[in-house]
Amino acid sequence: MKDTKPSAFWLVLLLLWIKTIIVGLTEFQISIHNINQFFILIINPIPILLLIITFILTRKSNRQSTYLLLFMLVTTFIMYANVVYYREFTDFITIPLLFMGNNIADLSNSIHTLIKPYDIIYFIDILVVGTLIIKWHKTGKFPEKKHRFSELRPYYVVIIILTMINIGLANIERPQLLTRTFDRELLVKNLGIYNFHAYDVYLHTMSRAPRVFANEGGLEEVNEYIGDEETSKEEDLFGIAEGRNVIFVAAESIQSFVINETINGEEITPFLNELINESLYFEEFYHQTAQGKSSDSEFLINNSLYPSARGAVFFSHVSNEYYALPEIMGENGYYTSSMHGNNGSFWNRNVMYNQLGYDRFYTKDDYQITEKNSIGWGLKDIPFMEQSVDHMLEMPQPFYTKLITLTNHFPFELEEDDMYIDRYESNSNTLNKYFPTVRYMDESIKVLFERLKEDGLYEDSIIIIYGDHDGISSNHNQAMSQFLEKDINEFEEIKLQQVPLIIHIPGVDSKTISTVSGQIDIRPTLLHLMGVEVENQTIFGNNLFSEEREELVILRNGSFITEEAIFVNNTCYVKATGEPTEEPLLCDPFIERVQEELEYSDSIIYGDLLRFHEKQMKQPSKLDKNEKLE
Ligand code: GP9
Ligand code: MN
Repeated sequence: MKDTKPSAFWLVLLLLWIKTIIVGLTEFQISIHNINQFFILIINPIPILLLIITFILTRKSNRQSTYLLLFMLVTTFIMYANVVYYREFTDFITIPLLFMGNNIADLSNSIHTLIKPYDIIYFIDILVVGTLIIKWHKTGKFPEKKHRFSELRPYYVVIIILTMINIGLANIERPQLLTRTFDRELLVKNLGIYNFHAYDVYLHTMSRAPRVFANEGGLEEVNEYIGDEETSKEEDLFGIAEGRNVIFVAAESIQSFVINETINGEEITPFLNELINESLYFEEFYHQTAQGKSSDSEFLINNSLYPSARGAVFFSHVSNEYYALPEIMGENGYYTSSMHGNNGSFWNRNVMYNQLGYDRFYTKDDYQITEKNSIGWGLKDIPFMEQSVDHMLEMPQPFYTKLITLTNHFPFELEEDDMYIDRYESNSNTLNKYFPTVRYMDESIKVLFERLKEDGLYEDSIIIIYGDHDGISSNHNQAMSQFLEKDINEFEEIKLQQVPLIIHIPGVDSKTISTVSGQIDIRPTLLHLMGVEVENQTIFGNNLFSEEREELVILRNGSFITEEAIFVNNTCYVKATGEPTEEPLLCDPFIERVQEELEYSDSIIYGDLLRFHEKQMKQPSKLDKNEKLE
């Protein structure tokens, strides 16, 4: 590289690098808490900027200055567009968002207040470089010669090494960052704004391709497979909760093994244990989520479709047509909302909720959050419940709302004052800390019920509490085995995927129901209780009160559970004994069907097949353009 002159290329790299870091620290409020995060911030813009610069170096020499200025302009524009967007929404731009009217429309109304006079600073360097290039042209210092790719090899080595360091450090900071496509804030923080956009383009492309080849026939085929929805309206629970407010509680990371269990003689979930005796309780209910965790549980409940095996549908297929539960409830006169004491952008909820037909999303901006009333991921569950009931009191009735709890989230942090029970003692710090946070969440649900009663909302409501996904992974099997006093093998691991489902309808007799059930069944079950009949829907779940329902729950990885067996890792276990069996009738009749069902569900998501739905074609999204979703 000896012939390289003092080059505008290095100057451009330096300027864009510094500018990106400064914008990150100031506009995007990226905070640095440790040396890892500092290095991530410093390193992440370099590889992609350098890659583009090396590419320009391979272009004809008389074109290089134009490309270089264009590169500066485009990069600065991308950054600045995000700055303006962030000032309004504390979020970053994604491709699906560009196609979704609401946010952008909101932005255009307030754009004049978002653009500041001092923003000119962001563009000054382009003028400086432009002037310098003209000067260097005159003095013969520019242009560079046209380089061959092979000449630039040392740069590629640098790019690869820096990328690997970046990904390595990011993985330490946030394991499974890419596969779980976490919050955009975290993606930008760990990958940098440019890589984030590159990744967004990749996600978008991957999700759009199969859509092009899909047609109406695909949907017909799925509907044929599903067959006619079974109904058993003679059953006395049909319409029993008609017209009542619907209150969902997404109980973070709770697994059924804590129900009716004690630590040092103290109940882990005293309130839920009591509530179960006054509710419809499904004692063998499974979560069916995959990498999209909480968001997958919301996807399952709202659409009665399976989530993606990889990534999160909330990110990857956010532009699809859906005909979701909030939209259906809206059509039935309900005001629909979701409430969460965390960022609206987490799991892309603020974008996906538009598609699902929610009227309103209450996020951290709608709550009084102080250092004292928050821990870990955000607002503590008890103040969250209290403030959420305040919001409910303001909602038009009947309402349909969902409260997303947060305190019982890994790493299960809790202040001493909030500990109603002691930590467990085992070799897993995670499991040890889990029990007090579960107990705290239990207390918060008690507070919710007390407040609903005090404020006169209780009698007129149906309250559904469900566990969103597991909280203790198989990494903690040894400690779990100590707690459960039995060995944890793959059969037991499946059983540990059971989460509570409690449906509480004041005035309705309690019942513990032992049918094998899963999150995919919540939607048809709720609609049955609400007395809502939906024509023309494509769902994979079943009404759990139907006598014709087949007892089969399919997990996203292809494992399944029937009345008598659990199938996991190509092994069929007898449920009653936990022993593997060769008995062909127990699992064999289901194996192929389970795969087929997952594939049909995937085909709906990947092909965006619900856009062919007659109903959907007739009824565009009911969200009023002026209504703001967070
Ligand atoms: C964050 C909360 C947690 O908003 O829903 O998500 P999770 O990590 O449980 O999927
Ligand atoms: Mn969760």
